[in-house]
Amino acid sequence: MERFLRHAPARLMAALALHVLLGLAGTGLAHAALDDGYDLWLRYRPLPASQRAALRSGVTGIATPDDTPTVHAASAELKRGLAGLLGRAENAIPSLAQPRAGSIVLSRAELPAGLLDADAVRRGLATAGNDGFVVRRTRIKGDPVTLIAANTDIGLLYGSFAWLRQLQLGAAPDQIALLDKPALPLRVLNHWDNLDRTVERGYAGESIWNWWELPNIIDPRYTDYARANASLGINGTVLNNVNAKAEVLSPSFIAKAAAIANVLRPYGMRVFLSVRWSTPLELKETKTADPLDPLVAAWWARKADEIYRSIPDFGGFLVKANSEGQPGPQDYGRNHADGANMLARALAPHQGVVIWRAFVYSPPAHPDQVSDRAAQAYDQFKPLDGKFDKNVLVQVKNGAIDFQPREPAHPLFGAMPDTPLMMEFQVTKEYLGFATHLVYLGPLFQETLRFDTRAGNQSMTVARVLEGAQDGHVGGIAGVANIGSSRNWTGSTFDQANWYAFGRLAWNPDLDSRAVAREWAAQTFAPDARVVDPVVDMMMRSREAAVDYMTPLGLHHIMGTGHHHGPAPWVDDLGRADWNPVYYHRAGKDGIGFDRTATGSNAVAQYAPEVARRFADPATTPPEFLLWFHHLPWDYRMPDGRTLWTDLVNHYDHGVAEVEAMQAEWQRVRPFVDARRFDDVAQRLAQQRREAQWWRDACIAYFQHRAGLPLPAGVRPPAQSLDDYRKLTFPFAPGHG
Ligand code: BDP
Repeated sequence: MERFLRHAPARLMAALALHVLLGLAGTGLAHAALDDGYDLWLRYRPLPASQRAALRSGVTGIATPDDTPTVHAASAELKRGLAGLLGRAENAIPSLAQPRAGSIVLSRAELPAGLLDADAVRRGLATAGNDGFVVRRTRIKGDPVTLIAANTDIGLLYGSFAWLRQLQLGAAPDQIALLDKPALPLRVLNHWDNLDRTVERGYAGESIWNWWELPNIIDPRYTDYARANASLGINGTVLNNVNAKAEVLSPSFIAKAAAIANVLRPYGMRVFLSVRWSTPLELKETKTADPLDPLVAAWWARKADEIYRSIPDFGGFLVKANSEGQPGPQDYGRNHADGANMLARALAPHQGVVIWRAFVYSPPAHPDQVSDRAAQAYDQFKPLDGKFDKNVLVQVKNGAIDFQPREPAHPLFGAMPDTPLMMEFQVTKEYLGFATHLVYLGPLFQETLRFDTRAGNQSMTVARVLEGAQDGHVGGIAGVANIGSSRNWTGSTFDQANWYAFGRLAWNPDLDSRAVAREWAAQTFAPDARVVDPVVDMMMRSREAAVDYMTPLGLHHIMGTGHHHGPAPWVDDLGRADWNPVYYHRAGKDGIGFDRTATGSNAVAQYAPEVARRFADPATTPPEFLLWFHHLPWDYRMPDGRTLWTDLVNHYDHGVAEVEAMQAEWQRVRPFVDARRFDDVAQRLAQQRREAQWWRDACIAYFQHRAGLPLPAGVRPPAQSLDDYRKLTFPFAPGHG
């Protein structure tokens, strides 16, 4: 400690001193101990004394059916969690051969003899499926026990985590009764991790996969990664970048992937790989990569056999093809279904799947032509609906452009009833301030999952589409991971919440993002309203704040070139028209916005008629999507009577004010959060405040220049000239290849 103090920066010292002064050590709020964030939401800090007492009598040991690796993981987690919550040593909680009074009983399939409410538990299990569970306080032969029951081992692990979550949230142990199961079978992280350990769009250090040292050196972090994911129900992980290298399918990398799979398997996580379309050609093992060439198909079938020999539960392939310069079946005059089906047939004998991405767009034929990047995925995939093999899923980004702070849901979600669809969210914040800005993505995920695509006269949310409500084609959900080698995994404390929220909503897309934020805050800081209330409030306003100071009213893709850091609405000279911000905002003397109605690209027609009608008229388009669908004059009247120009400027100002409000709220939690995390978050918020101001100033300066209008009355002029903002460069910005 002394050594640490000598080297601690002054700010941290001051914060520590404040904690000592306030004399809060030992009140159960865990502020004194500096927290490096490694434990994520699985901190298991001692409960307040009264709750500890209530729990203690219910924890005399853990009785498990048998010791499979997954059951072992469940009982180890229970021991770790309960020991932490009770402030005891882990070995103080014994394994038991038989249930006894006060034990936790894990029960798979066969229920223990003498179980009080066996019928009710059986009814629960009948609906719990493979991954679900029943948890309740009950009695066995008169003795009080906590029963965790499931149909499978993985259900027991999920049930154990769910019970521990409730305890961490401060629930009374004898009140906890759970019956739950996931809505979607595939809940998958996509790592954009390269084989040299750099991470595309990664802001949390290097890849956690130490490819060089694998397969013989196994970082214990892999196990903690699996625990964190299993605690949420995430059951798959794609290890490598969608911009894949051929070498990932070489024998030595298959061995490395197999070593990771061995660690993840007990936690119910299956390994997938991103594959490069031209792999056999590049490895010089075929003369073409044409999907209809039998020698190519045979190569992939052999490769699949080889993978399954090392990884018997291998999940399958994720493919980015004919997208942003990646090779694909179109190089040979074939379509996406030809390509996906060829791979699917190689995997089918092993029950593997192909996840084929719909993120495709080609450059416009002429730079000034109205081609619309937002319309292209639909144009290419809609005609292929129903043409994919059974073990193909088409993975669609949440919106039609690219993980912007706000996009309307992708029209493909309402257009592929005969194809199982995967949702692709980006958990890493490529376009939302990296790991610097506090932006809680729960509301973004929720907004997309609840978007009503309409099916005929019926409401059909994106979540129901993924669940197969329309035609029984059940899909899944993927999140581009924000995980790296940084000690706290995600580069910042609050980015842990985005991993958490992704996992919780993948399990249950109907969860409310505010409730999820409450869970996360209580587990990450303390189950105490004095922390949880302000933290949740900050989180819930954070995404709208970012939209306001970056891209209000439906603006999109006006970020800096390549790295996507900061504002650059002026960029107009990139190799492809649809990489330029000016292509997206189209601001000029006459107005601003992208006309996607019938007078423009007509991309709006890709939605179901009811949805399209609403978006086709500026008067019925929700203001948050206004400039996404319409090009409007600067003096267009907004619903409140203000002009579009005034409203736009007000949004930018409001975004900055919201970050200031978040900073003030964070100060309120200072007494209840350890100095280390407090200080780190405070610094990030201060930087977010600076960058929000920069966004606001640069965008207002630029749009004012385009519009040729004076600033609305009372508005503060930008701090610097437009030229100053245009001159800024950011060499070595992270995450950018
Ligand atoms: C864009 C990223 C790029 C990815 C691409 C993708 O800028 O790094 O490779 O998406 O999803 O958002 O394939």
